[in-house]
Amino acid sequence: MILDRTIALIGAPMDVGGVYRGASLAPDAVRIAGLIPALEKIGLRVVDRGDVRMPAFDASDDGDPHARHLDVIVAHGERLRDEVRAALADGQVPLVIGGDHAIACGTIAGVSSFHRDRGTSAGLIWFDAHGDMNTPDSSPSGNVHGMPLASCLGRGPKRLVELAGAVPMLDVKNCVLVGVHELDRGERALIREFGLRIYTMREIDQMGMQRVMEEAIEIACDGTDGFHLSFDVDGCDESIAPGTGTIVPGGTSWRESHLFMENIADCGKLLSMELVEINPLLDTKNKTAKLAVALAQSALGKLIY
Ligand code: HAR
Ligand code: MN
Ligand code: MN
Ligand code: MN
Repeated sequence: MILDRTIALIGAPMDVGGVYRGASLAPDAVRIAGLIPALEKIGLRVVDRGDVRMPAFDASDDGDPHARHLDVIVAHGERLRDEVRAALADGQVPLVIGGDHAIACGTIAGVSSFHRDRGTSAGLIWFDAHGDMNTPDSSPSGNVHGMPLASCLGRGPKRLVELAGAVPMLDVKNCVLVGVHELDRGERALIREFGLRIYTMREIDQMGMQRVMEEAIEIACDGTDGFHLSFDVDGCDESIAPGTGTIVPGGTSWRESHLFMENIADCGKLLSMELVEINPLLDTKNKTAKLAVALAQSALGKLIY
């Protein structure tokens, strides 16, 4: 399915949703790591649609301490939403390179509204060390990159929650969280309240990544057209992904991360994906951008033989 559709590379150079600046440099770092030739090498057509630029903003003014830089995050999200919709309308598979994880609200608003307009729906697989299920009230940091999943499910800052028009953007019964190894108190409560399915690192240890992914894909595909993949590199272990802002010990290994992606490719149900939280300023020799390139190849059907 993927192989006969063109991949649309879309850069989303936003970093004000996170703690550190620099994730905004990731789209170029991933291009420099060779994303386009790597995908062409496995037989894919790729079109680089360029970056969705940040609107002008005052970096010295955080705005609301419970949702820092919300205005510019919403403004950028609107632009990203429209670009993702345009790529889907052109019959392409969007591959969005963040940016901090707050960009997911824009990406998913595009995916959600595109499918809703056609009477279909999309599921979601969210890979992350974190839950990203905070709201401005529960967030310990006020950083919006800890809030995007809750926002896509209808809980969060009004303008972010409403980016796709209809609320919520996604039906929680088709959403699943994989790789989690750190949650805040309010996130646990919201996950329970929503009945959001979650596979923590403990389930990955106990069941193995293969079984976790069989179940996750089934959840995301049940009654949908397929799913969006939102992949936060901080879910990978620091040993393979050092260039990211909020490292938590105990993430997935190189092979677990690739087996996750290989299952995504094999099921043939990937509608769009994003790779987020790569921060070249915190990296060593562009290692994390190179990991992202290798993971994108696995997600999009690279075969060893
Ligand atoms: N849960 C914490 C908070 O809300 C840390 C979030 C870190 N977030 C990301 N996204 N890197 O997954 O502040
Ligand atoms: Mn406030
Ligand atoms: Mn995240
Ligand atoms: Mn994270």
